[in-house]
Amino acid sequence: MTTTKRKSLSRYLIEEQRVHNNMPADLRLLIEIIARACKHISFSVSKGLLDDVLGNAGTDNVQGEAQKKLDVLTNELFLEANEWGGNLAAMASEEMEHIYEIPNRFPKGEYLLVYDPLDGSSNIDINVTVGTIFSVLKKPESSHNVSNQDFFQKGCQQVAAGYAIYGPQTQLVLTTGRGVHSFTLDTQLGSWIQTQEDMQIPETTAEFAINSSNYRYWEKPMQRYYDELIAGETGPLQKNYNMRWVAAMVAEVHRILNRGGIFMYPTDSRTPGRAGKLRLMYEANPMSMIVEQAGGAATDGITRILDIQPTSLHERVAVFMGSKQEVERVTSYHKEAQK
Ligand code: AFP
Repeated sequence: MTTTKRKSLSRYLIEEQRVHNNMPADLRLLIEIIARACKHISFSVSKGLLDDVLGNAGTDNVQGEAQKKLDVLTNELFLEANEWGGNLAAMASEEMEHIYEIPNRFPKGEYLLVYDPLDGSSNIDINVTVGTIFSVLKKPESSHNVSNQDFFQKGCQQVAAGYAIYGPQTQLVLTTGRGVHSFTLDTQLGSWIQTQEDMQIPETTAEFAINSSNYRYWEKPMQRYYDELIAGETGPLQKNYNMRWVAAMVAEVHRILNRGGIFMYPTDSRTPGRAGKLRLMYEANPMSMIVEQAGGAATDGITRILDIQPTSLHERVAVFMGSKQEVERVTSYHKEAQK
């Protein structure tokens, strides 16, 4: 099908609002603005050395990780693009220690936006896939001034979640609770065009993604599952598995949405008291909503991620997500070990 016969993101959103009654107008406008910000990030990322945007910024984020120039730039791009729209009360990001309240010079709305502006940023200097992840929450009706507490909502309360992936093509993958849909950026038109509808993750898989260099730090149930995966047809799982690791969650989840698989970032003992590496509110929650909407599953080894009550903005969580059968298997190993 040619681009002219396909649906634009704007038309998809208007139909969701009018025909399916699945979103109010202010949420539709907010998603349009987020999509525009992702388009802008895509162009910045693609410039690379031409615009001198590669390398470290010389600063650390709140988690003590060295920020890339593009981490800082894309965070600012996202803030500027979203602050004036009138649909948000506040934003929170991987790159900011505190929440960002919409300044009084702009009208304020009812939504909260949580995002990771550049996931997988260590890939950027080597020209490998990166992405932007976002989650939209409704501000609790009872609150007047926004506080951290307003953001501490379980993932199952998200009203929309999505990511943009900056790879050979730029794509926006979105859910507003009625399936998962993908839009490809037509760089000639400057428009997002729907290219996949109702994406589905196969229930079974023979592909996994994990950073196995951390094996010695993992807990016993994780080591057991990994040993079984690599034993292949000679082990208890009785089939051979393939492994992939892009080191950008966006890319792993995108692969899983397209052909199945399981993505894991388990708890490890490198930093005692820290549950895994990934952040609950702007990585695990939006990706879990997408994965579940596509028929997959997502747990922290014990609990469904979307049921976890957040207690801080930048808290971390262990992540097992993707094809249902494998997520259920590794979760059952963790539950057995807990008993
Ligand atoms: P960065 O955005 O700091 O590069 O981190 C990306 C990430 O949080 C996630 O997207 C990857 O799955 C994971 O880290 C990769 O971690 P390793 O460094 O262990 O490969």
